[in-house]
Amino acid sequence: MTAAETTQTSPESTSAIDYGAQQGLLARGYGEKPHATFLMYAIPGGREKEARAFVASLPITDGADAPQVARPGEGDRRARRRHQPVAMNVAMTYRGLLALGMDEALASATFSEPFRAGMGSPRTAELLRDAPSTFAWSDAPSSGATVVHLAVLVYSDTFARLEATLHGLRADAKRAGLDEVASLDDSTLELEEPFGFADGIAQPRFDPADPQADTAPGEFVLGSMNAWGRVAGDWQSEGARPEQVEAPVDPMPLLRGGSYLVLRDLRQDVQGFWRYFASQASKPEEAVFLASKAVGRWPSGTPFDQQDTEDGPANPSTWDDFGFAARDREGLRCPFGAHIRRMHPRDWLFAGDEASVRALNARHRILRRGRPYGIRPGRMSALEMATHPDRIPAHAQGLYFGCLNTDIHRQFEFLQQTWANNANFAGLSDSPDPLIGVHPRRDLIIQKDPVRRRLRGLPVFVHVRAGGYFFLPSMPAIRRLFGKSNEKMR
Ligand code: N7H
Repeated sequence: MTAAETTQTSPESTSAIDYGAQQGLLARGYGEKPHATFLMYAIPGGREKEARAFVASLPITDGADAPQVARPGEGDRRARRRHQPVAMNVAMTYRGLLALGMDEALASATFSEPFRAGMGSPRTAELLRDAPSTFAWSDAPSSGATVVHLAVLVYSDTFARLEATLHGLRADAKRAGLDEVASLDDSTLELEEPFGFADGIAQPRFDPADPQADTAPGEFVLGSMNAWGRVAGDWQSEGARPEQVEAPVDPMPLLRGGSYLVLRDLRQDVQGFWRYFASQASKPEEAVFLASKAVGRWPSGTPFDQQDTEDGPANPSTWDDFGFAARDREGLRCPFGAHIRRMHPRDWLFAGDEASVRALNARHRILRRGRPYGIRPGRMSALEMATHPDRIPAHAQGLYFGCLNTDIHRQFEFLQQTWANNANFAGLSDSPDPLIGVHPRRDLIIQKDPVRRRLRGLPVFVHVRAGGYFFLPSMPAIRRLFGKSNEKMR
């Protein structure tokens, strides 16, 4: 049978979101579970069968009863009702799928090019301006870093339950002969990230049942219709590559309901961040104001659209209800170069008419699933850090950045390459993204009437320490791939 004969994706199967058929991470970020650890494993040669049995034995959490979180707290309440104290999800790198015994011709025909190359490859390093030779772990042997095959993501409501789950998992992994390459421990999930800003507020809305949906499900769920009106991941719909035409079997049953997970360990120089903004200000309140201009929101999460001179009372239900076109065309509230305005320009007309701007945005969204790490109880507030940057503890803090998307190049890589690293974004000069932009000169231009202000020479505040591209298979794909653990994967 040729691939052309077997690839049939009916319109019915691509229109609705079947959360129960997906791993829970697609439906929610487990915000109700404050404790999490991501275990990274390598599969030594000859351990293919044991590794498959290990994956088959994992109690994977699906996304049933947890539709997309529309507002902070909303999905959490629903999830609490289900009383699931621990959640577990699993994802594999391309090399991981091969190490688990997947047929290389099928794997090559099934998965997208960026995923197959890997974040640690020269291709991706050049594109993102990364230095994978300094990574602690990655997904491509060329990086020189330890290659990760498997990520097991564990979330728990209590620390004790997390520890007990990890204990059992580690014993099973040891029996299977897997090497634990890294353990990404996030201390406690706070709404605030290490710089002291509320995070995890804005997310794309993609459920066709949501009247306010601003993009298509296929931007995050493979096998669904994407914002181009094509079936995400389907080579027939998206344009075939030669090796796919020769594909021995239909790749869609493996892809459908899955997603690509981008994971990056982003170390944050919190002291450096607040020292810099304090050095540009005459008083701590001004330092907080300038840092907020860099982020595009106040520390509480309040957007400049609602409060343009000082932080306001946090009102999460309205945090995401704003655009830039009607009230902030000139960037006088949220600067053009601010992190959030670049990462999601919303309705802002810098590149064409309104319809084309909305379409442009719909095609460049990511579903963020990261967790901050190194945040300790009793931490200093943003104002305290701006007042006493020298008292900020020097222990490691950062973000285990995670995002889901179906087209890594058009979504995650586009955001980092074309919007964050672009020093000429929206007509600016020498101004990459102030938080994550990589460029030899890092200025921040703050639009102001009558004269704009330019902060010069921002140090690098965020360092990429490790990372990889993973595939998050659907529940049926996990059963299909790992159900019969001593058969070759197909
Ligand atoms: Fe960003 N930060 O904590 O300061 N981010 N981010 N991010 N980010 C956002 O709206 C931060 C990073 C996006 O729809 C907020 O949830 C830090 C990468 C997107 O309005 C804050 C790091 C990428 C949005 C931060 C970091 C993105 C967003 C505001 C690195 C993608 C939503 C809170 C250590 C390549 C924008 C919120 C929207 C928001 C921070 C990384 C993307 C506070 C510190 C690598 C799409």
